[in-house]
Amino acid sequence: MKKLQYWNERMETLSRDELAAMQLKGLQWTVKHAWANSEFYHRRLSEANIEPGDIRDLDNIRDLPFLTKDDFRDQYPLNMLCMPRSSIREMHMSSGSTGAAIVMAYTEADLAQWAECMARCQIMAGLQPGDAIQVTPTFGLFNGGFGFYHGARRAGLFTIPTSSGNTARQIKLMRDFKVRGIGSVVSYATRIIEMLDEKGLDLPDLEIGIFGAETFSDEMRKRVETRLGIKAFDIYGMTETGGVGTTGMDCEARCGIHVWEDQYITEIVDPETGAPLPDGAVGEVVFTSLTREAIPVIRYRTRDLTRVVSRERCACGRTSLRIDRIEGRCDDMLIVKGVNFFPKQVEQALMEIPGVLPEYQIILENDHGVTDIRINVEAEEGVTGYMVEKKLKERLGFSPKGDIFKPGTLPRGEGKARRVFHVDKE
Ligand code: DLL
Repeated sequence: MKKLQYWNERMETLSRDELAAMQLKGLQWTVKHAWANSEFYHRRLSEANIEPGDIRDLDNIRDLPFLTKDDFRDQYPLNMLCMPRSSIREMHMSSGSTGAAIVMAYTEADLAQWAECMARCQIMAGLQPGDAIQVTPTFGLFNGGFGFYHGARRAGLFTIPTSSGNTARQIKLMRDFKVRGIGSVVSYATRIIEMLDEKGLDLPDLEIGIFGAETFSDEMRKRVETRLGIKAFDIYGMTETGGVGTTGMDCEARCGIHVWEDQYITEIVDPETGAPLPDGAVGEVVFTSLTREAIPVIRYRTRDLTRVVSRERCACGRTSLRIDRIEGRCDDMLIVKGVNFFPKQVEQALMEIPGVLPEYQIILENDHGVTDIRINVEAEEGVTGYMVEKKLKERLGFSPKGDIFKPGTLPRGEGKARRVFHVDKE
């Protein structure tokens, strides 16, 4: 059988003009649908003096009000619903770091849309119908497990829904069932490596890793690829847009994340003012869904920071706009001794030190109003705190205290890793 390069060649290679025409139609439909069927959106749009007929071209998107995380939280549980409750088939929820829940509901068509986006991602990573994929993110309210599952079913893959945990068994299953690809939260890939190292094992058949849900430095990606002998792809998505993969993935060319532009409009705005930013400038990415029924998003402010890398056709042949891999979240930016940085930059620097392992913590100590920073990091013998301090000084311009921990001694959780800890100095 001929190797599939695309899941949906037509949609993935539309001309920019065709994409623009589809986006306008989708935007007009979404605004009309939200205005007519949800009290919340009706009120919001009316307050901004918008009626569906006002959307005449794509630039009119800038007249629409933003949607925020707080809106989602305030409308808990289903007050943003634009379809009858009887048409809902599934929901997912994220609690986020503050614990206030964000709910996404899906009609049958929304599930099909999610499956389509995820099937595109899995084929873009090089998986082929019939290949086995092991789905290691949790199956439950977190969207990760089910997202890979719906997409893999659609793409004709052999799905092994292990969910998270029991890493020794995960490795056995990968071997026994000749798994070609795994889907995983980034930090779980490092957990697999630890288990392999501990037992001195190899993973001969694994070729493809699709990782996301957390930022992922280039150095970390290199390490994971080398140790697992795979190609690693960066998959992006969130509960609010409909889950993992809805907002795209990077391809083999590694020139940014392809956003599925027939499904979402992408804007980059200034995180402070909300003003639109030009291509290339880093800002907050904002998404508008074009086909989603149950809870469409109109100008959803993600808090994620990135930039538009290109709108040209990619080496892979896809025509959709590419955004950079996520730098961090607006809320994650740390300021220590006047230097602004993201946890991902600390990770990048740490991974450049030979012998340093992927498990680390950034501890911000508040000493009567002054913030001090300490890095706890696992490392092999021979790595010293001074090496960590020197590297961070070189890369970020300040020297935190570096504390070295033996492999396996820092606490690990399931799901997304927690990297930053705020403590008060006694
Ligand atoms: O984390 C969806 C997902 C599951 C993506 C599995 C990839 C793999 P939420 O729990 O709603 O959904 O969290 C969404 O996680 O706004 C980003 O801040 C972050 N995030 C997701 N993917 C990436 C990525 C899932 N590839 C939030 N790189 C998003 C960096 C990511 N951050």
